[in-house]
Parts: sequence; C-alpha cells; structure tokens
Amino acid sequence: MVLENLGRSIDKAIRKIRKLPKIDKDAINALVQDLQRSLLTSDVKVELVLDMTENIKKEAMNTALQKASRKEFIIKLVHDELIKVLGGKPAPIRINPKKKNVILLVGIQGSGKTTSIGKLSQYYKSKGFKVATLTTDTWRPGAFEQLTQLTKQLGIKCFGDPNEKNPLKIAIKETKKALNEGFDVLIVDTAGRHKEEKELMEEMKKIVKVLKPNEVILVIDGTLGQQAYSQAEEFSKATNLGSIIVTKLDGTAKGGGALSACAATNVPIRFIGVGEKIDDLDQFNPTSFVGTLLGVPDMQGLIERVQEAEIMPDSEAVKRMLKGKFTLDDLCTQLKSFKKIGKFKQVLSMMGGGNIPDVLKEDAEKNIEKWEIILNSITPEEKLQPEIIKRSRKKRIAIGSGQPYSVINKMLDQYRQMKKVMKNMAQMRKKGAKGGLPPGLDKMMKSFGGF
Ligand SMILES: Nc1nc2c(ncn2[C@@H]2O[C@H](COP(=O)(O)OP(=O)(O)OP(=O)(O)O)[C@@H](O)[C@H]2O)c(=O)[nH]1
Ligand SMILES: [Mg+2]
Repeated sequence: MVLENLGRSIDKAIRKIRKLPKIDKDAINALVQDLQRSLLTSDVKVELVLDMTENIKKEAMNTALQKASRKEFIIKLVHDELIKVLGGKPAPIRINPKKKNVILLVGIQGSGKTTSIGKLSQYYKSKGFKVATLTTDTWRPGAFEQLTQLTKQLGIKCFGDPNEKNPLKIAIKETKKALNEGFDVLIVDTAGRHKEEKELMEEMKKIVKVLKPNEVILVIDGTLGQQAYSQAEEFSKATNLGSIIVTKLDGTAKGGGALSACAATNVPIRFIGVGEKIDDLDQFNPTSFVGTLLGVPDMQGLIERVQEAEIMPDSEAVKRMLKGKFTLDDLCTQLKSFKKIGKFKQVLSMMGGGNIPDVLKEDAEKNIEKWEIILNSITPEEKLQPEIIKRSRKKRIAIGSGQPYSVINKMLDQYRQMKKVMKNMAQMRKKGAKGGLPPGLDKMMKSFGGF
C-alpha cells in the first residue's frame, strides 16, 4: 500500500478510538495527538496538520453527539479533513475523444517524466485511444533511445529526432508528423537535465507556446515531501499547469507531505506513481485514497450509517422503550418520525436486528398511514393503556377513523408484538454483559452514551 506507515499509524489511532467504551474529551485529545504525530512523520506541513486537527477537535466537541454514533462521526470527520488536505474531488481527465490531444510532461531531472510517459501511454491506449509518444529531450544522453525502448514493448510508437539539437524544432516537426499519422493522443516528454533551472523553465515555456498542449502535467518526485510545494509553485508560476503526477510514492515515508503540498497549490493531482513498472500508475481519487488509508474502504457505507444514527428517534423514548415500556403513544410518535424520514424498516432493524419478524416490519410500513389515522381517534388514556381498548371503544375508533375493525385489530396486534420485542430487548440488555446484545441494539445503546 502507498504511504504504508501513515496508513498504519492512522489506522492504529482509529482502532484505539473504536475500542473505547465512551468517547469523551480526553479520547478526542488523544486521537488528535495521534493524528498529529502520524501526519508530521509523513512530512505534512505543521500548519496544515494543526489546522486539520483543530477542525476535528472543534467539530467533535461541538456537535450534538448524543444524536449521532459518536465513533463513526469522528472517523468521518478525520476522513473529511484528510480529503480536504488532499485536494477534495478527483480531477476529471481532460482528453477530448473527438480531437487531437497533446499532453506535455514537465518536471525537474529524475522526477519520473519518462517513466510516467510510458505508464500514461499504456493507460490511454487501454482506454481505446490511438496513442503515440514524442521526446523533445536533447539534454539527457540517449533520451530518444530510452523512450523508444520503453514504448516499443507496449506497441506504442515513439517520435523524435536524436540528431536534432533544437528541442523546439523537434517539437514542431515531430508533433505535426504524429498528428498527420492519425494519432489522437500524443504524449510529449521534455528535458529535466539542464545547465540551469532558469533555462529549463524558459525551454518549457517556449515548447508550451508552440505546441499549445491540451494539458501540461507536472511530474514531481514524492520523496521530496513538503518541499514539493515550492517546486510545484515555481512551475505553476511559469506555465499554466493542468495537473500533477506525484511519483515514487511506493518508496517514501514522506508521501503525505508531497501529496498535501501539491494539493495546496490548487493544481489537481491526477495520477500517482507507485512503482517502476508500467502498470504502477494509479488515478488519484482523494476519497478512495483516504478510505484505504483509514482502513475504511466503504466510506459511503460509513457515511450512511452516521446519517442513520443521526435520525434516531428521540433518546428519552428509546430509553423508555428499552426498559420495556412501550405505549401506543410511543408507537404514534415513532410512526410519525419514521414516516417523515422514510426509513421505518431501517430504524426497526437497527433497534433489534433479526428480532423483529419481517412480516411485522412490512406490515408496519404498508399500514403506517392507516395506523396514523386510527391513532388520531384514540384518546390519550387509551394510548397509554391500550389494554382497555375493548369492543365498544373499538367501535368508536372505527367510526371516528373510518377504518374497518380488521385494520384496528391488526394495529393492536402489531403493537402487542412490538411491545413483546421491546420487552425481550430490555431483558437481553439486563443480561447484556454476559449474554451479548444484538448488534443493532448494542450500537444504539452506545450511541446514547451506554445507558
Ligand atoms: N519506485 C519508483 N520509481 C520511479 C517511479 N517513477 C519513476 N521512478 C524511477 O525514477 C528514476 C527516474 O525516472 P525517469 O522517468 O527517468 O525520470 P525523468 O524525469 O524522465 O528524468 P530526466 O529525463 O533525467 O529528467 C528511474 O529510475 C525510474 O525507474 C515510481 O513511481 N516509483
Ligand atoms: Mg526523462
């Protein structure tokens, strides 16, 4: 895995928080310290780390956490902050399938331009484009030979002129040739070795001017860590960068620094290099990257669970219900809130998992509107003590609600069954420490502070 150490240490911090019975201020402070240590070891800029962890602390302390599943909420906070640091959304690939596309790779000596061109050409070829490469590098000995060898094994043509010493002439002449031959994606290599960096920049600017590429991609060595920022800044001042490829993330502990530094320049990171081989190129998607880093690949699932937790019925009612006190009034209140959120089934199953028979869940969902009408015709006294609803009261309710006896009976029947389920759950809760609780109940109780 890329950034293995960072991943491992953040994962450790997250596991620690998962294991705690209760999340309090101390737990959050400890998590924040662990995160700071992990990120600083990965060479992320101090200010960035402090900003990020401050945000986590503020949010985690301020939110009405009794309504949410606190642990998952905090993991999601960490996740969101890391994504922010890495530049947010993934960058779409700017290749126009109907046009001739020229992509220019720039970067300093040894950053991995030529290697990345091999990887990129393979990548676009696999997407069905007619790809060719071209080198304008007249500085590196054997540059044309190097790229030709690399792309030959992929069945990709390499343009260039090893006898020409003027990179601009090569750029103009060979690009024309390649596009005339019908290639629709031309990936162009540039020199990294130069006498001076200033000259390198000048040459790059001239090539950009004559080729007018669809996209200029800066290749940056990930082992630079946070120093990547000044390099990316310098290049982005000199030319209009479209994106960045951060290479060598497979072999560095400083990858977090390089990625966050590049993201800070506001130029999107489009790919990352994760090895020397031709397939070692990953499209960069901050969300899935952070998901893997945190050991929570299904972040969408986690987000949904947090949202579910946030729509929990009010805690007082749940506490009462878990003590086995479940009245028709409770049924009424819960039905209303469940209907509003449209997640009746989900909430029911969170309350007891497999304990609630499917048919009961389905009936409740199907009849929820009728039940609400019936409940409007039931007196407060009857709601508190449904046992008193006998024949004559039923008749009054049927007339008042316009519902047949069968629906009223069914509702009362369901109420009794649900009450039984609640009672069972309450008993299990008492035995909880020995016998264990169903996952839904366990989770819900914890989210209310483990009463
Ligand atoms: N481990 C690892 N090595 C890489 C990666 N990308 C490039 N390299 C290695 O980095 C070294 C330099 O790569 P090149 O592609 O030649 O770099 P360049 O930017 O073209 O260099 P110049 O042409 O000299 O400017 C080579 O040994 C590559 O194998 C990567 O993602 N991971
Ligand atoms: Mg090169």
